[in-house]
Amino acid sequence: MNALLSILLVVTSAFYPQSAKWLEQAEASKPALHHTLCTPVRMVEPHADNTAFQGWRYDASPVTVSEACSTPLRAGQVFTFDFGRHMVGYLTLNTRTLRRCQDAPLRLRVMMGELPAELNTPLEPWGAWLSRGWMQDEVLTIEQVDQPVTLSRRMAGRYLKVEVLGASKDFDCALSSVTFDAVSSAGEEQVRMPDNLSDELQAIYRVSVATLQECMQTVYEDGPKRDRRLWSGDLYLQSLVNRYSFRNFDLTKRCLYLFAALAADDGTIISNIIEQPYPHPQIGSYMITYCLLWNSTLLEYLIDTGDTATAQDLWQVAKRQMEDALSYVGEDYIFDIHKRDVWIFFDWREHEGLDVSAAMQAATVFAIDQTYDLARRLGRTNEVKHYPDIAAKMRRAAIRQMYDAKRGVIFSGPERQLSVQSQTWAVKAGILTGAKARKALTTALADRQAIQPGTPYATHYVVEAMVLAGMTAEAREYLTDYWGGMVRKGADTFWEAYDPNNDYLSPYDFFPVNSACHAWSCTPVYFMQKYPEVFK
Ligand code: RAM
Repeated sequence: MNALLSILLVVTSAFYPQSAKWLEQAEASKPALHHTLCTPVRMVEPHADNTAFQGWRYDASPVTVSEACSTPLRAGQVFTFDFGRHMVGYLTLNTRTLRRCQDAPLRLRVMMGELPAELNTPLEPWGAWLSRGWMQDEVLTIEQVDQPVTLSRRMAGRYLKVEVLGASKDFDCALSSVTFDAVSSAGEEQVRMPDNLSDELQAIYRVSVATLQECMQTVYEDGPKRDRRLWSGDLYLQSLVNRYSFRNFDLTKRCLYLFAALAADDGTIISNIIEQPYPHPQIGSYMITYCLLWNSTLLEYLIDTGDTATAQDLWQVAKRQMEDALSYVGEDYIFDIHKRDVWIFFDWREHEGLDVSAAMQAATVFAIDQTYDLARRLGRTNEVKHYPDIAAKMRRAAIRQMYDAKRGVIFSGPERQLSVQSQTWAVKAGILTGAKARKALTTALADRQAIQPGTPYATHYVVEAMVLAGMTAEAREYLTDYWGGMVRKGADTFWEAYDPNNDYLSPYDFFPVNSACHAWSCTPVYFMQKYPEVFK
């Protein structure tokens, strides 16, 4: 029924005549979920600690899980269960009568969380510009003890906090067990971890794999706590890591088809798709950087699978994304970011004034090369003959207008802003190569005034640019410091936002709503597998 609703949606609004068929293809590639039953490994107690990440840590409690699960419940008690790993799925609470019989409902507040501070920071007054509804706390009224209660809401996290809000004194009952049905479509890892990794890199590798595994559901989600949806930019990075881990290419195919089928009225990809109750796009979310990364995902999918039928089927979508991007390019071969109202996302540092014009110029050049490569593999270069010439002219225009030969860096926008992202994308696009690339990256990274990356997403591209520029020792050090910093601060899965110098950084103005298991942060596996000689 839901799939039908979705098909109806595309039939009535589709830009591409094959959209309804594409949606069926997406359904046909939907993976099954694997289930793992998890139980808590220990009880923990929170401690405010300004040396801990975001000011809170958990210590082992002297009470065992079985002692906690036989304690008569009384209002005011708080139990915190530690499951020892990050999980995505469904929580079941079991209660058991210990003495006499139930004479009043039991009232509990349960909360799942990924990080200690998320469970211990007061949430009111709510400070984020995202909904309070993302927090995973629920009030339960249990009318019948001795019956399992399974929460219908899917949750994500490692810790479960149960507060007793109301319990009768005239009978005793205990929270006899808590279990968690953890789900993921990832399955077994198909690729072995390289043998020669240092202990620190091994730890980073493990956390990366866990991050991707948790985000692999019936789509690649960005974060299983939040936003629980499919974003094109996250998909690109996830698909790269999937190659070197679970190799579930059907999931990538499903996601490519969903974006194509649910494109906007003008054929551009909508940046993100919400899967439930039926797949639908977040109407109006037009983000050109992610439109173009969809092309790269299709190219990488083709390289991984050799599935030319799918790539041929979807080629027109890739071409449409490219045409749309080229419509912003003026006679001077500069991408005009003000031409239309569009979201150009490279990093959440956009809230701190990151200027994206130079990075967008470069991202367009990179996309032209990638789309041309796709056309070449599909025998369709005759349709895009002009691409290499445009890319060459855009490269020259970037050097002419944005490159400061004296300082050896790319400046962005009218204020001539210096940022690491501008250099990164210029290197990725081949606008800066060799010694010039090294100089630009080194200068921006060392300059305190330059805008540094604020997310693992942006950092991924920095590490990639370093490798491309031949700064291999620096790339290894940067990756180890950045992702290793999260591991040292207790990450079981990698976080959405991370600044080594600011544990409270939040793109949403309130850190508890940040996602601590975030797709775009899982890429160390990609680097360690793709460049074994660099990361060992
Ligand atoms: C965030 C999402 C996602 C990202 C977009 C731009 O809210 O979590 O990961 O791709 O924004």
